[in-house]
Amino acid sequence: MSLTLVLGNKNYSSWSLRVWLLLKAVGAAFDEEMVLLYRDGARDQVRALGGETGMVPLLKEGDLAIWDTLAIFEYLAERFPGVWPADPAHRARARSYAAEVHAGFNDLRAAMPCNTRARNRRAVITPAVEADIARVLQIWETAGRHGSPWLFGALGGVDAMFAPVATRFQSFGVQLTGRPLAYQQALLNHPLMVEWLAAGAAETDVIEASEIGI
Ligand SMILES: N[C@@H](CCC(=O)N[C@@H](CS)C(=O)NCC(=O)O)C(=O)O
Repeated sequence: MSLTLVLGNKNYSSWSLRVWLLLKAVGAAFDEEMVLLYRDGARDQVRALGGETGMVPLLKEGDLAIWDTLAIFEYLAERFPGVWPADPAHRARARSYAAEVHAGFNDLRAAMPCNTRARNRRAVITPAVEADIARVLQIWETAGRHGSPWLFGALGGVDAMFAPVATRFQSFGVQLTGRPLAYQQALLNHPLMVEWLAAGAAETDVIEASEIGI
């Protein structure tokens, strides 16, 4: 049965980016179906495809519909090696980071919406946003220690989780140094990311709520 990823605008949809990047990184073959987000009827369109929340990403395989990024990651982990590290301790840690991204960093998200083509945006850095950035950097300090630029060896689920954070920091000019900078650049310059970012840059739809900080 073939896989179809129902995804949102590539410029704006951070959760879509995560699943798309992971699918590509593990070598899964899949079709894409885009729903332009926040237009009238967008959620109904996703629901009609089986996404019960009306949100993207949604992964379809025949009649099976899987919504929510972490659920999709775990479904892919059952089918493809490389979603999580092979070492159980690394795997547990990678899942902890991924769960942290999935459940948290809400202040950072709100202050710096995903808008991959945006540059020179200014965010209001409250103490809560500062704390989120500090936590991201603490995790990124551990990148590059397993014989690759990534967090645990090969590019995998945990790195896909952080991919939109790398673009947010680029859009909002968060200054990085050392290992966090190297990790951000490795993400932004990976050929799959370059492909995704080019597609986002070519889109013309504008989601006003994500166009902040100008
Ligand atoms: N918890 C969900 C979050 C999904 C989500 O927030 N998707 C956004 C796009 S990045 C969306 O569908 N927004 C459109 C809407 O809310 O109508 C996941 O992990 O996949």
